[in-house]
Amino acid sequence: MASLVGSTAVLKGVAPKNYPLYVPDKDGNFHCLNDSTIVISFDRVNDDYCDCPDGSDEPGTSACSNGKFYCANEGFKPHYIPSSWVNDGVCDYQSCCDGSDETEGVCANRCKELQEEFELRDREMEETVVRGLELRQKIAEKSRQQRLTLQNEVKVMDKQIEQLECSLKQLKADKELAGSEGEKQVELTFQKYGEMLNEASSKAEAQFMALDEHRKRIEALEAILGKMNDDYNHNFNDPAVKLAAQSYQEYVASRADMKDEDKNDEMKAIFGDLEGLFVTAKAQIAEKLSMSGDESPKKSWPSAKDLVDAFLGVRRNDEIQNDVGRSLIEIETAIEDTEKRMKDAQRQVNEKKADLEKSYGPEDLLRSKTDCTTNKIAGYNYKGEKDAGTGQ
Ligand SMILES: [Ca+2]
Ligand SMILES: [Ca+2]
Repeated sequence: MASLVGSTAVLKGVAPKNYPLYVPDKDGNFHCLNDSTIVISFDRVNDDYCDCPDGSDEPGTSACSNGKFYCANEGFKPHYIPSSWVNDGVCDYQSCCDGSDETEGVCANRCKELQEEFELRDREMEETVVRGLELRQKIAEKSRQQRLTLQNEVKVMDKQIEQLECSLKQLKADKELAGSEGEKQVELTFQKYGEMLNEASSKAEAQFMALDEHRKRIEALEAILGKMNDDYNHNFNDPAVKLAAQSYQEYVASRADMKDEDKNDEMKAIFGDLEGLFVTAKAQIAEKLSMSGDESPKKSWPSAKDLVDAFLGVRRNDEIQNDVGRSLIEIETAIEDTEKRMKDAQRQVNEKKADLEKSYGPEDLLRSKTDCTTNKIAGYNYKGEKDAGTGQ
């Protein structure tokens, strides 16, 4: 039966690599593959009757329950199916797209369309992966830029802090030169003096204006009465007019003797306060003078004469300067301000440094996480910008 060798009927269900196993021996027989002592005539291969216990004589039929059927699936991928699926009337396309599991003509060959569909999915998957990688690269670049920006900000702020430290050092040196706490008290006293003087001055001005108003009214009345006194007709002998004229003449005679006793009590009180403060200031200046006597080489504080001049209004307080050009109070305010700015800057720079130290995953990807949407690509979640969408 050598003529059967190589025929499609004999080799149905056999993988090409196993073709050499399906060659008859010199006597035209077939040896079961798992037990070569079992010998059958070669024409009993694929005769739809199970002869070998391992099912090897029926690779292309469903005769043996334990056999395997090879689907060549040309143009796609070869596949084995259980022998029981052969000639069962069902086209088992999921494994056997060439339809060879059924009698020829029953199942159409669908391997080509399957292959095309497979290639299409493959291409889509590849495009998705490429898009994902591009997006990842964009995010990584954005993260890199953010990191660079942050590093630059830290550099700039470190420099600012350095400058603030320098300023603070200078201010503290200035403070040393600007004078002692006692001197500051003198300065504060004179400041208070300035304020009180302003208050007294404005109140006095108001009082003087009121007095002036009264004076004008009295002058007007005096003029009316004077005219009446000069012009009235003595012949009419009107007792009321006579009495008025007489009273006016007495008023004029005693007017020069009138004393300015009605000084405003409030004014008196204000100037009394001023006097008290002045005494205190004088004592403080005296104390200062004795102090500067001890430290004469320092000579950093304005002289007592300057301060008195300022008090009297000969010189303005802000014209008086010490060696550093600023008062102790101004310097202390500047120190306070500089220390606050330094503290703020230090806090900010620490936050930025901590952020730089923080782990944002491989390639720092999660750093640029602001304003992001989540895109699911090939089973992975990518965070990306809204405008870098993937069309999903
Ligand atoms: Ca057989
Ligand atoms: Ca089938």
